[in-house]
Order: sequence, then structure tokens, then C-alpha cells
Amino acid sequence: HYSVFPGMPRWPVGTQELTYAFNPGNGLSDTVKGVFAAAFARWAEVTSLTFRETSSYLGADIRIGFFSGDHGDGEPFDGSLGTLAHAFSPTNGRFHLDADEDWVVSGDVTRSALSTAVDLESVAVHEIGHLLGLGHSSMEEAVMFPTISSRKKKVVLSQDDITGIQYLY
Ligand code: TQI
Ligand code: ZN
Ligand code: ZN
Repeated sequence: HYSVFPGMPRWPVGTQELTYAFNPGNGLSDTVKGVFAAAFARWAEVTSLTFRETSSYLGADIRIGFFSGDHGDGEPFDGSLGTLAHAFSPTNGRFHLDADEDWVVSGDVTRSALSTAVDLESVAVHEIGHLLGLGHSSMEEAVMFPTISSRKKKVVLSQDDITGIQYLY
């Protein structure tokens, strides 16, 4: 079953559009940006929320960046595997990914030769769930289930994820 964070933080009632921006220092390719756009679209499909990229990093509701190790927010990353990414409950908007993962951004992670390969879209869909206010789900098929194996792709929202997000929005 889905969960929400204590106190049920959510984006304000009436929020229609949320903006997101990429850390300018990362210089991300259009391919990588497209993976995030696809991940946002999965949540937009089942809510009345829309997501729009903006170039204003500091002005965006959701700020996405890749960082290595200690990156100044008291929650250091740990190299390959372990913590992959962290995002915070509404309306924090911080969405950080561990730059030291072997991210798979195009192609099929299940066929990667690297045992440490991690599918970027799968992690993005999960973290966006947190950014919107979902905690973890006890249902293994849910995108919000708290574990995923490396070299797995899980991007399709389960009915449990949909029920959870529709409870919030
Ligand atoms: N990062 C954890 C996560 O996003 C961070 C975390 C731990 C957390 N406990 C939390 C966030 C409680 C909110 C509330 O779950 S992670 C997965 C999964 C991670 C894990 O790097 O471990 C995914 C990131 F579910 F697959 F294991 C993305 Cl998809
Ligand atoms: Zn961080
Ligand atoms: Zn999580």
C-alpha cells in the first residue's frame, strides 16, 4: 500500500504547473533531459499536474542535478550503488542523483554488460513520486517500493502508485 509523508506535505491546492530545471554545471545532453521529461510525463498522465522545464535553476520548483560524494547538503553520495539519488518531500524541490552511478540513459538496462548499471528513468520516476509527496509503498510492483535491483527497469506506475498520487492531487 502507498504512503505519504508525515503531515501529508503536498504542493499547494490549485497547483497546476510545476517547473523543473537542471543544474547548469552538469551540462546534460538532450537525451538525458528527455529521460526526465518521460519520467514526469508518467505522473502527469494520472494527475492534473503538468511539468515544464525552465532555464532558471534557482527559480524552478524542482531542481535536478548530478553530484558526487559530499555535495554540501549533509547527505553525501557513496559511489557506485548504495544510495542512487535523493529527493525530498514537497515543497523542497531538491532532486539529486549520484554522479558516480553507471546510469543507463538510452538502451536496455536489462541487457547492460555492467552489473552496476542503473536505469535512470526508473530512479527518476521513483524520486518524482517523493517530490510530489509519496513515501514508500509496501507493494512490490509499485514504483514507490523501496528497493530495486540493478539492471532492472521499473517505470510503469502500478495501480497502487496511481491511487496514492490521486489521493494527494
Ligand atoms: N534513495 C532513497 C529513496 O529514494 C532515499 C530514501 C531513503 C528516502 N529513505 C527514504 C526517500 C524515505 C524518501 C523517503 O528511496 S535510493 C530506489 C529504489 C533509491 C532507491 O538511492 O536508495 C530508487 C532511489 F526504490 F529502487 F530502491 C531510487 Cl527507485
Ligand atoms: Zn543532495
Ligand atoms: Zn524512495
